[in-house]
Amino acid sequence: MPRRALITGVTGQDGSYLAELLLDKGYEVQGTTRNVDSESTRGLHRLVSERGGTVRLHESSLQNDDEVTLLLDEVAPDEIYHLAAQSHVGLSFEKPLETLDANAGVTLRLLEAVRTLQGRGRDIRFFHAASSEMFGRPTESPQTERTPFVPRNPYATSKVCAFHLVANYRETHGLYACSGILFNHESPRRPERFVTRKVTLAAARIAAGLQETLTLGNLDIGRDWGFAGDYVDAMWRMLHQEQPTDLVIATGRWHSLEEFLERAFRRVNLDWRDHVRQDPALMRPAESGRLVGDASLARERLGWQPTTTFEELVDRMVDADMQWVVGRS
Ligand code: GDR
Repeated sequence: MPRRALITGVTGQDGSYLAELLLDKGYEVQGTTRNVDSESTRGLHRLVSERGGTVRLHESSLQNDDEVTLLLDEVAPDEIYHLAAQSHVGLSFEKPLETLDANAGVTLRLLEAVRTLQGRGRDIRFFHAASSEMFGRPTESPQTERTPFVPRNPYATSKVCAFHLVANYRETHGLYACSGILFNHESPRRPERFVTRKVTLAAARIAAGLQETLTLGNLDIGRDWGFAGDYVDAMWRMLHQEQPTDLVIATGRWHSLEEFLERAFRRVNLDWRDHVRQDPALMRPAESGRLVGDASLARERLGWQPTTTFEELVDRMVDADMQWVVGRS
């Protein structure tokens, strides 16, 4: 019998890479999405069918206890990868309560359902996608599993809550449950509401003469940016440790947004300074500090390390967007 995985938020960037990885490993993959009739759902079906696979979809926002219990009963997964979230930090300032429920509330509902099923003799492993945003204004650099959390926005606070709930259920109820403290991870599949994809798509459109300027918020920031495909591999490895442990997943390299702009625009022979404008309306009420992770423990425990450099990542994203833009014009 193949192992069966349930991926919440399967139509997102990470969900699609993880579905591909698990299908390649011979898993049966099922997933949840809020809307089965969306462009991202069609995109997922295209991607997995190109590999000769299928993903069975369940439409659910996971915001109702009974629905979650019924779903887990029906799917009967061996492994759950909980990726569904309100994942946009900026939006969390405007929708704090929705963010708290979507991130902490849903995680708790899933943990409760897993605990109930475990009581009936079922064995389910649970992965939760936590975030480097939990470190907020970090007290040390680089950040490790021992660095205190100082969340700076409702999104980060909701992830801290979910992180501790996962640890509680592991310690109190003996669940095989763990959180990946994931630093930023990007790809050509990243939606445009995140800054990296906004930049690479704009660079491609400007190069093709379809757009003149790119309007951004705060330029005085940077991140530890990795490739999403590497991070889903870490998720799978985390559910195959002997003991479930929370781990930092990061590249250990910090780059400024200006470096990202420089590389992306150079790739299409442009100077970003000629095209980028700033709009204070796009700035966040509070920014996190210098987030850069130390994934030594993940390397030691999982044998995991990133395979993609910052430069390769930016080039890959710009090249994919150039292809996409040219293909549509
Ligand atoms: P982040 O990613 O908040 O790190 O969260 P995002 O790409 O949204 O922002 C990164 C930084 O860029 C600045 N910025 C802008 N951001 C956006 N989105 N749009 C802009 O126009 C813009 N201009 C400047 C932001 O102020 C910020 O400092 C991501 C998400 O995937 C989370 O879900 C995840 O947990 C963390 O990464 C790790």
